[in-house]
Amino acid sequence: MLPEVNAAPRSLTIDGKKYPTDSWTNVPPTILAQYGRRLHVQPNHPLSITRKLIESRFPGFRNHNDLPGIVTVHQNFDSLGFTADHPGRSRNDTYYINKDTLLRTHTSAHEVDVFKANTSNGYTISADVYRRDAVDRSHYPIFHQMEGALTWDRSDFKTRQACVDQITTDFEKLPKHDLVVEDPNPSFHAERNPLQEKHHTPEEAEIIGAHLKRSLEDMVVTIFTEADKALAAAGQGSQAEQEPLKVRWVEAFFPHTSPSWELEVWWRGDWLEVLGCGVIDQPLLVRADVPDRIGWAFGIGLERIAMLLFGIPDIRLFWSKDARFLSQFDEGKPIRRFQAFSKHPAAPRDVSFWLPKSNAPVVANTPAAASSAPSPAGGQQTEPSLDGAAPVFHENDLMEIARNTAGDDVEDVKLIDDFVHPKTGRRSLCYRITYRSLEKTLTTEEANALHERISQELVSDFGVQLR
Ligand code: FA5
Ligand code: MG
Repeated sequence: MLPEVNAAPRSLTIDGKKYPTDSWTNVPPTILAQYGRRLHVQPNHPLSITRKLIESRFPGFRNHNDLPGIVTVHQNFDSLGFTADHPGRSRNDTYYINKDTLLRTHTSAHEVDVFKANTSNGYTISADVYRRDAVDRSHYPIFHQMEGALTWDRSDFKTRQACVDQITTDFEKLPKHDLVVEDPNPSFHAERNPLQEKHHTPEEAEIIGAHLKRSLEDMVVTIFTEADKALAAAGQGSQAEQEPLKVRWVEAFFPHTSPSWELEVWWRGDWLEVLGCGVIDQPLLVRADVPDRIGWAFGIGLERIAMLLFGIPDIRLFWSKDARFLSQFDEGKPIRRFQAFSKHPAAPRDVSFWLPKSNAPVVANTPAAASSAPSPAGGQQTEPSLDGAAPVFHENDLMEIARNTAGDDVEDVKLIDDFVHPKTGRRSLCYRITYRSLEKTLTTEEANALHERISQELVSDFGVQLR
């Protein structure tokens, strides 16, 4: 829900610190209530176990796990080279505390600071990140990422070739695996994934890319095969027997890397994107006062990996305080498959409505609409409306109304019909909202009441007409 400018408090106090609010403020109390839970360092939490497993595949890296989640717009976007009109900056996609301060949307927000401190060649940063995003079983407005980066300092070598030779030696020392990883795209693409030719020779970028891909493949292959062995030993069936591990590289775009890739893993009949990565944008390293360093960086979704490893079917479960969930994980023991403690029935309800005539086109959300990628999703920039007119409806507004009203009792929100009346030109949308509690059965009355409140908020906040 967009803030009501007049009614909004003039400041917010978060973690004992006071922040002025303004017309950019859009962070709701439900998000602030979850701020600071730090699941990625909670002992025996599956996200913490997953973090440690990944960290263990990057020996010698310095692990940063305590960087605070409120950052400046500069840190989150400008320092990484996001253009002024980049869609990731939109209030539809990002939670702003005020026009200069926001809840980080990715761990990349800390890259420049950590490079500047220059205390290690390799590092990871694990943290909670925040995005206004779709509602479904693999998306949640707060999730956890791990950033990883490794650089080599060209000034440590007599020649640039000597640095390339060192990276090549390091590459050859990386653990090998025998999984066939599809990687159909050429290393460079003139428009989408150019060589940074002012800064890198093709040989430098090629070997950095090769080192990056091998390192990440090793991480994925090792943690999944070890988990599989543990599951087989525990008589919990081998995942590999049902669905052998399949991994592939796809082309990607990030302002802070080029060339860039995403790694996808086959999960339940579909490709699931687990990380983005690439050769670090050299101007970023210049801004961080380490112009001689060259290297790679990645950002991985910890929930995505944890869901695969433990067979956790719904991202909301990570937030559960229910002992039936938490007691199933033990960092001192081999991985066990998550046992659903109960599956409560789903209560789907549809809401259909006419948009006001003035509403600009609604931007449909694609899965995992990346805040870093210039995808059409979220490409609609809504400036705060100060003139009292009803704010323009964006799909993420419905996502947020649903979360604010139904909390974790909403499992999924999906557009199922989108239609323009041939005569009047008015547009009608129909969303299916699926209610399901993880902890109890929702009664018909409870589901109806939640649905009614959500429908009424659409009317009062966006002036839609229910059908
Ligand atoms: C980024 O955030 C880039 N900063 C990653 C990066 C870092 C690229 C360093 C290059 C170098 P992206 O928006 O794709 O990219 O998110 C990275 C990962 O976070 C995704 O692959 C996915 O695993 C996870 N992720 C993204 N959105 C969600 C969400 N709503 N819920 C759960 N996981 C998510
Ligand atoms: Mg992505």
